[in-house]
Amino acid sequence: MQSPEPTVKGSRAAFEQHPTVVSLRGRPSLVPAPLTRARVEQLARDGGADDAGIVSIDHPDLKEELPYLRQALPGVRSVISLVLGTHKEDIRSPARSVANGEFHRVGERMDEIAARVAQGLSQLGHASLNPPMAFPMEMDAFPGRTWVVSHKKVAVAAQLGRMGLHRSVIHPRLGSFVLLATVLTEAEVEGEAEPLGFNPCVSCKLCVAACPVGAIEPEGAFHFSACYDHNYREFMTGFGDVLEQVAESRDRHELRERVPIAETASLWQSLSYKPSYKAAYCIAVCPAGEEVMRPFLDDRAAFLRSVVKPLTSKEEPVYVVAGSDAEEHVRRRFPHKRLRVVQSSLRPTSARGFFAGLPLTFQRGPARGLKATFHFELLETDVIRATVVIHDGVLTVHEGLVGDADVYVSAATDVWLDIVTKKRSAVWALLTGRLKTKGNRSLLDRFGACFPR
Ligand code: B12
Ligand code: SF4
Repeated sequence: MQSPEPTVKGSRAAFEQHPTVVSLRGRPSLVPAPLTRARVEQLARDGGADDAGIVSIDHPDLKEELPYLRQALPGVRSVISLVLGTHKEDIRSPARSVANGEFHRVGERMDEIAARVAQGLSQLGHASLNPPMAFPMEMDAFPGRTWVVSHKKVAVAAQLGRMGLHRSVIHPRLGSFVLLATVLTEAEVEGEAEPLGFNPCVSCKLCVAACPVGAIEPEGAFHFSACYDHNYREFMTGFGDVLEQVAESRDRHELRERVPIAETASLWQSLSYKPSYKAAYCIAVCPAGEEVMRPFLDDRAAFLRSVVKPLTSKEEPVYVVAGSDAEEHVRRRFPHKRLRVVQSSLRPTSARGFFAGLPLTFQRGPARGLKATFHFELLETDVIRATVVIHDGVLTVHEGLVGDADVYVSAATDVWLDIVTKKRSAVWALLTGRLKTKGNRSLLDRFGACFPR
């Protein structure tokens, strides 16, 4: 016979008599000892970090990070930034296996250090956690934000460095040869870090000159898709594109034409060992940082010869999307490199994702001379309205319908995304009434050319 269900009162009594509860009730609750800034920094250094800083989540530079930090650790009060140096001769080697080995070794050490710091703080009674140092891993959110915390933003707020022209953080002593990690903690630390006071970037623009795909512009713009399409060719969604080449090829001969055997082998190395970045030349050539700059300062020409030239003159495949600024850049600046035309693997999956992703894939070249305003009404469960203005190489995206449109577009989101990703043709959608446009329809072709796929 089954025993009757325990009453709530009965279950509470049983809970209070549980050996773990009895044992803990007999001891005082753990009151975490207050932490000084110096104590946290020491904990990080003892863990193996080259530098560390702690900053309150209320720091104005972390405003955008706040919801993500709270989502990861609801009681978070502070974030600890950790810095670990990389070995610069390795990173500068034209043999990318040497550079990538160092990125991965230091990356793994960085994760271990961050884990040690988080565990040490938790043992002191301050709940803490360490998100991964490296790849954007929260792929459910792709193509949106796929990282838990932006290590760069935390490092800058903690005064450990400043964002260089190449969009990586430069440490005043170790320069660009650093990887970063962040520990989220419930510990509260009083006071603010001493301001760094200067930007370690010396505006030499060597990163601009070295980047094979022209991802960095001299005045500071960073072309995300150019970097991503080349540098991340063999992993994340670049890998997805290779799979699609397999699916689309008629036979093995066509597949070999699309993906040469050396590239298949390289992809295998990325999958079986660790991802092979294709460049990171912007980091390799950067002379900034007190412990890095001496050779550049003493003999600039020799530095260019020994550090920059071996990378820029290397004959290697460079991956670009047809019609992109990167394609034009490789043809003009690096004709000796092997141009490999690939498809963009950055594909929107929602109307909001489509609009948010436009700045990441926008190409200034095809947009030159175009001055047009596009109004969109894309139907999901409700209608998402947005205005896209392209004004002679400059892109602006507004929520809602703003100003007078040269072209008005209305469609169900899935139909529009199918057109954008070339699954269906715009002509079919127009003829079947699934796509409605008003105004100068020819401007839609110009629009498409600004976001090549
Ligand atoms: C996304 C990302 C990338 C992207 C975008 C780079 C970028 N400039 O942000 C890509 C894939 C291109 C990339 C490449 C590289 N990265 Co990376 N990357 C990250 C990541 C996950 C988040 C970056 C971030 O904070 N972005 C937000 C803001 C602060 O960046 P932003 O420059 O203002 O904005 C750009 C991005 O947000 C991007 N973006 C916007 N929306 C979306 C959506 C998606 C899905 C993606 C992928 C990107 C993206 O576009 C913006 C404009 O370019 C961090 C790890 C982490 N969790 O923090 C490492 C990190 C920034 N990367 C790092 C490194 C070392 C590299 C590479 C050198 C890798 C390599 N070996 O080749 C290259 C360098 C390229 C470069 N010049 O930046 C280091 C930088 C260390 C440092 N000194 O600052 C970090 C901090 C990793 C680490 N733990 O050390 N990376
Ligand atoms: S290479 Fe020169 S311009 Fe580029 S980030 Fe380093 S110091 Fe700044």
